[in-house]
Amino acid sequence: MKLAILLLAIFSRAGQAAEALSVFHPSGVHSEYGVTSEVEFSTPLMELESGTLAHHLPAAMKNLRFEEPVWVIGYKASIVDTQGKTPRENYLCHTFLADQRVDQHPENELKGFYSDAFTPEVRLPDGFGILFSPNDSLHWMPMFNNRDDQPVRVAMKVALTLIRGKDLKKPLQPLYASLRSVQVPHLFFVPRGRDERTVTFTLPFEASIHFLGTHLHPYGASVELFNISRNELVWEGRRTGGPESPMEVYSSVKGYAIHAGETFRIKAIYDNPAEEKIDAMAGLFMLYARR
Ligand SMILES: [Cu+2]
Repeated sequence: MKLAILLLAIFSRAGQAAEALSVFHPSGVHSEYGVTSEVEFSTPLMELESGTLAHHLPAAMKNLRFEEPVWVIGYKASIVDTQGKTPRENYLCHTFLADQRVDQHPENELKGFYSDAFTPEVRLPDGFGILFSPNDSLHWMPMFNNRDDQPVRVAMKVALTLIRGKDLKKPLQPLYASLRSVQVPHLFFVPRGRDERTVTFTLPFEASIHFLGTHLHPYGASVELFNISRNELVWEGRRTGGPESPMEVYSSVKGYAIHAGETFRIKAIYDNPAEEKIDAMAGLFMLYARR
């Protein structure tokens, strides 16, 4: 009997109906590729215990689906408190929206977006979009951190900027996503001082990279992508100010051409000025066009 209840619980979650993304608001974003719209969704208010890190509660995740083809060109996440206001502390770890569950297939080609505490908004370079159709089962994974001594109640909100297929005036080039973390498990701890971690990998396709964004926690200093095959730095993303200021992103219409089989290295640097160890994650989110 217990087993039957457990199986029922598992199957009802796996088969959870996707929420339709069908409410389009006018967006203030101008694009020569067509009229832009905004679509929003959010978690309910979530109770975050003190000290929770990279926290992804099943109740916060969503299965989503568009009922028509859309080209998403922007993704923005924000945190609100019980009053609907932005809290002083930053409780956003990172968030993904993709056509696969990124926690299970972190290295596959995805159609998806990310954002994090220091890159809260991803805007694609002009002329590019990520195409979602009614065939794509989208999974949204919001992740929270609470470094406070007290529990908090907050919600995460996402606003997508998109061009509906029917509003497209001229063709956009489709982008695909890949993401790499410098280590698995993704969460690690950095003692006092400088910490450098690297990961090496091969990309198996002819493509051009048009967007790079980092995922870091406070005191993460930089993330770089290096082309080992060509002995060439592709890009290094740094803070735009202090240790908790926004991170730079790479965004280019021209892009960086890569060849199938080239080897790359991601290097992430943390600089912990405190005696106590700090929580950390370090990765790179890459958007590319196939050639
Ligand atoms: Cu994180």
